[in-house]
Amino acid sequence: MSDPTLPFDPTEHPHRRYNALTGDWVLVSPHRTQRPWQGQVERPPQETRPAYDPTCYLCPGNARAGGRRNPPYTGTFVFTNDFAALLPDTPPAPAQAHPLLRLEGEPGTCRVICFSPRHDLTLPEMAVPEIRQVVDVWAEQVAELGRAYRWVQVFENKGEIMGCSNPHPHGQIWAGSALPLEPAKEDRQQRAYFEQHGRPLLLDYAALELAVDAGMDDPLSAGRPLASPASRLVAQNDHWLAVVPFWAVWPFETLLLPRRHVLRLPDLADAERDALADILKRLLTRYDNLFETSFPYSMGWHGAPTGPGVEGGSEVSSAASGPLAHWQLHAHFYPPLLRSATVKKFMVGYEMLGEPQRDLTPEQAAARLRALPEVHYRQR
Ligand code: H2U
Ligand code: ZN
Repeated sequence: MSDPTLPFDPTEHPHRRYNALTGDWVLVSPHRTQRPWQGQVERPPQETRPAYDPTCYLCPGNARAGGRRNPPYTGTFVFTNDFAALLPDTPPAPAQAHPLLRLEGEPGTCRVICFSPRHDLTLPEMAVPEIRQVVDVWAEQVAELGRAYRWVQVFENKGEIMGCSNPHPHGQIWAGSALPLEPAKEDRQQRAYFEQHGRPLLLDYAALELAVDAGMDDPLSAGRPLASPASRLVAQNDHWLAVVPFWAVWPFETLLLPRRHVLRLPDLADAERDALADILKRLLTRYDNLFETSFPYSMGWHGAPTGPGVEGGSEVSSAASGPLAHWQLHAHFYPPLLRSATVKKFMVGYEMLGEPQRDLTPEQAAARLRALPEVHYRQR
């Protein structure tokens, strides 16, 4: 039975948090961080790689599956995925046969983006101007594919633990005709918030996180001092903030937010792109330093939907007004590791059947990431 006389302490008491961006909930069990672990230990990934691997299908000049060969590229390199999950010539499906058996044809395309010709360099080990090239390619791809497709998903799977098939640093771009599940939730939530408050949800959220970091009374503390600092900020610069969101599910999940109202990657100004390369390097270096391992994650960009007929969707628009003004560009980082380079968080059992659950609070995770240096452990 709940005890109404006991003061609620979010660093001690199990509670649920609302994800304002998706409408989902997460169960937080902060008292559980001391639990012993005798389960699966992941094999640490191989740490040293050659700058060029003759057997790698992503290295410059090498052969890929299906007989194609990469050019001797020297910067970033994009090609159409030889095993694409989406295909442009997909026909529409026949009319609905039964309300319980719905399907729709999904025309689309998939591309692979090699971040660098170097087989051995991950994003945090690349120089800021090289990361800036990746930012520009992301933006170009969204602009180009956004002319034809409603949703362009830029993402990176990093590390074997995330199912990444090749250690050569690369990301992917999938473009499709429908608004997928996660962006559809974000579209609904951001639209409803904008209609009610007249401001984009994620701009208000960024301002709130900055205010909490600057010492505003944390809304969680209810006037009492908290055992651990409440700030969820991990890194910031003139144009970007990286926070562990209040509603984070993965132990060290982060959300990367522009300070300005920006709909999509192609809308970023020159200085904002430089600043993005800077904060990416700093955030990902902190990640690598956390367990002194090349930190695995899935990351990806969400921005306003695109496509023909969408306002600002087929043109690069800097005016964040119009029917998609509720959108704010952002990147999610979802790393699976929990307590070391080899122990990951499993999303099983209650997470699959009830709702996601975490032990470490987002505030504790942010404090851990904040305490780390921004010099990469391999370059120390
Ligand atoms: P991962 O991010 O999961 O490692 O995916 C790499 C992609 O590279 C994967 O989608 C593609 C796979 O289909 N690929 C090619 O397009 N050509 C190849 O020769 C091998 C892998
Ligand atoms: Zn390679």
